[in-house]
Amino acid sequence: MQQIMMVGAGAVGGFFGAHLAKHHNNVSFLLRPRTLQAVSERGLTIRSAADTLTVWPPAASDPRELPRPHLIILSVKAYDLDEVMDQIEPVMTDATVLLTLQNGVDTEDRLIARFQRDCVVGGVAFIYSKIVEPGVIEHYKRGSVAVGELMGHGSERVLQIVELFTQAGLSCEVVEDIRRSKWEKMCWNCVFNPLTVIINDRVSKALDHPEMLGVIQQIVGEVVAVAAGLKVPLADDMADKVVRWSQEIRDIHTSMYDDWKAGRPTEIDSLNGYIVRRGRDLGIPTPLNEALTAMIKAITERERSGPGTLRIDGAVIQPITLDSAALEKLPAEHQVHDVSALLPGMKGRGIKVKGLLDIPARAIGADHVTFHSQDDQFSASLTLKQAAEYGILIYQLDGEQIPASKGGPFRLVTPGLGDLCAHVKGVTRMELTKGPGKDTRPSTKSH
Ligand SMILES: Nc1nc2c(c(=O)[nH]1)N[C@H]1C(S)=C(S)[C@@H](COP(=O)(O)O)O[C@H]1N2
Ligand SMILES: [Mo]
Repeated sequence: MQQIMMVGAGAVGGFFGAHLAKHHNNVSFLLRPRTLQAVSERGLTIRSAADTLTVWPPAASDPRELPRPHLIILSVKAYDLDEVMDQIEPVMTDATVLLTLQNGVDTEDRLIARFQRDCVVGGVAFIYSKIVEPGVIEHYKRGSVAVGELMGHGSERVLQIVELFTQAGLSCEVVEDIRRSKWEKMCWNCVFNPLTVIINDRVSKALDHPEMLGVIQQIVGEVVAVAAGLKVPLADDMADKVVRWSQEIRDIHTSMYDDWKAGRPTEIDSLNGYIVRRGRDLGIPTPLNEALTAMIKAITERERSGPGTLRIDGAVIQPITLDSAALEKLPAEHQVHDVSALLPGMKGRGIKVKGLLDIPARAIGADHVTFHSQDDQFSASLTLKQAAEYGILIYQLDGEQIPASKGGPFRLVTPGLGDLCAHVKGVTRMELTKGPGKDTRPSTKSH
């Protein structure tokens, strides 16, 4: 293996790649621009309890800028695989070997379907590590891999991979049935990845409750049934094994937990979601995995926020966020199709503030609402009565979201209130308060 290309320098690829690069001078990295910049400036660093390792490997965001690889090690998230396959295609030859260190059980088949060649060696990574910032990985536990040919036979290329890892001081074991190893890890992942998110805690919290052990049995039972349907027989006591493996890593979170906390997408569609889809194809019911998939999506789906959203918070039971599409769906009685009818010279489609104030449950005693501009430089606080009676929030101009230059994304107008200073431009937040809130209007009587 003269040239090795690591794809990704995350918790898994960063750790194994850095160790390989420390011992071999033929390891380069294919990275996203943000990570590339960090690694070019500060190197790739692995902090372990015992020591810190920093390497400065060749890296690029375009594989054509790197030495042509004989071995490509894939350690990106399952949902990035399509993009990565497009990227590496131009540097693949008839002899390039792909080693997968990813979670999930379908990566290998997707690669073979795409490249139409026996180019894949399967791998499983056993490690607990985390990205602290781009180019910096903290490594807490384990750090070994298992590899094997998908058809189970021995091969020269597998032995070369083992040698590569072993020389770098990494434990690497050849397994006879790598598909089975991947499915066994899949069982563990399908249990503890979603559970750590749902209980918002580490693995041991789930293990400490006897009721949970029954649930774990059922989750694993479904995974085992689907695996069997796909001709991968797993042990009868798979669930016990999953629980036993967890004992030595009781204190850890999981990659799904870390992805969630870091605001990244999770791999739910490649884990429990995959079990549900394949279960459906095979006619195998997977109710627990289906529930876990739905719950993880509901929990980790990011709240809509950022440009073009309106947040209603303060003295409410639960803050809410709306975008202009959501405003458009509010009842017709609150819609003002053309504000120029009420306010000559002003254009656009609006929503009556009364309709907005009806959405959140208000804290008892809330009596004012403050309209804040995006830049936080201007605000007007009205009584709920004033706001409900006069306020209109303009949210669309000629069918489009209103640009900031025209007072968007939302602009408050108050026809009839007799105060142009209350025409707050660039509104992104409505804050309910008990008593008046922040008000920067120059003077209510200046116009
Ligand atoms: N975000 C923001 N909104 C604002 C202001 C401001 O400075 N910033 N000025 C207010 C005042 S005092 C007036 S009179 C009107 C002016 O609106 P116009 O720019 O459409 O004439 O906007 C109001 N809304
Ligand atoms: Mo004003």
